[in-house]
Amino acid sequence: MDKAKQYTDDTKSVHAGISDNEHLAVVPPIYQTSTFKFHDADHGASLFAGSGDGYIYTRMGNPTVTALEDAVAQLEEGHKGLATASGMAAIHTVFTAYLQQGDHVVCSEAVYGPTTTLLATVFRKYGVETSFVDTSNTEAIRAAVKENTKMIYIETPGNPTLVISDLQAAAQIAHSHDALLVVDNTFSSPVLQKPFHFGADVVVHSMTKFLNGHADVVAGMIVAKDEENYKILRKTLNLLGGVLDPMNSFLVHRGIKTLAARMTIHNKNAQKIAEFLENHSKVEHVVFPGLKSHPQYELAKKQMSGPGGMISFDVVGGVEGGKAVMNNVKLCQLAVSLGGVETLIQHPASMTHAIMPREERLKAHITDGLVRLSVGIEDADELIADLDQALNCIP
Ligand code: LCS
Repeated sequence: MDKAKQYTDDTKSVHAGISDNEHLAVVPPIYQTSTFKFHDADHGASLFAGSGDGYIYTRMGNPTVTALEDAVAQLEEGHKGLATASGMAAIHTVFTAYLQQGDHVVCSEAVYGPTTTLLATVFRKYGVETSFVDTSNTEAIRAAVKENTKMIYIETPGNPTLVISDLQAAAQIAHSHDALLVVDNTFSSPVLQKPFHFGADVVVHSMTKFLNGHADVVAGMIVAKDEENYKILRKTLNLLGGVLDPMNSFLVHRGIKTLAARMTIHNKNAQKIAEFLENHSKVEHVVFPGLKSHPQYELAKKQMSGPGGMISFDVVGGVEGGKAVMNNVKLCQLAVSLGGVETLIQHPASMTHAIMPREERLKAHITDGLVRLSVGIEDADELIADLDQALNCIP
């Protein structure tokens, strides 16, 4: 790939991060080694000084991992990436890198649960205060920002309610207060949304999801917008140690080759299924960024190049209605996680959020009959037939 040229995501998915290696292998080798030899003492010294070419120790960098980091950074159109052992390792590293006692964070109320818990328990213990607000309402972000706000943290579309926040507006607020905008881009993948285009400073991913796409690896990624932020993040990751290993880096990089192609099918299948669900008598409400009924439909069109593969919908019959669907799907797999080639379905009220008091759950817009669907790349009509028969099992 010609590094000076700006390719499309279709081409970047296949080629990004893959450079020539010793034996000109088309697929980059897996450097399954924990450490690297120095030519001599001066070479070792130059590597530690940061001036020489080469690698030292795999926690500090490894060519197979670098190849993946370059691929995601190029797709995000950011500066450089840092692969991590999970999405949570990426998020934790970013918080640790930038926050200290006395700081304040404004965070979307619709984010992956453990992100909320990390801020509300661990970082609170360290003296960092967080305001959880509806970031789809720009005025709510503006009202929550304080003198000591150091970070605005947004997940858009948000998990599991798929609310969409205006990244450009959030970046303006963050930068006018000398704060950073950090975006969790997991639900869109860099193919459907490029937060750096809207002013983000740092992007994080759970690569466990769309980037890898095959439900067989747990991994994360941090992408920095410039060298200054990259250096801060790299140093923190090196100290915390939550790096991704070469074998899993290789697998995620292999998955990324079909990312753009998969996203096209996720978009198309999810659109068709969302329209089917919207007209089903056992479905009360559908939330999908590709439907005109989505509260931020216009913003989604501006900020994302496709609606993605995630659908949330409410079935009739409350908790029992949701359970009936879970117990009767045959093709959709009953499991948490998302973004893989196989369609996954889950019912937060009886599964992921079952221990949450009902009132709190409802306050977070996770209603009794809410079903979350991660639409895969199977035949859309076969998925529709499966959902139809499962929905018709609701008494
Ligand atoms: N960010 C988002 C938006 C996520 O959905 C998840 C995981 C994470 C970060 C954390 O990534 P991990 O450490 O698991 O790689 N979301 C999950 C979910 O919705 N169900 O199971 C995991």
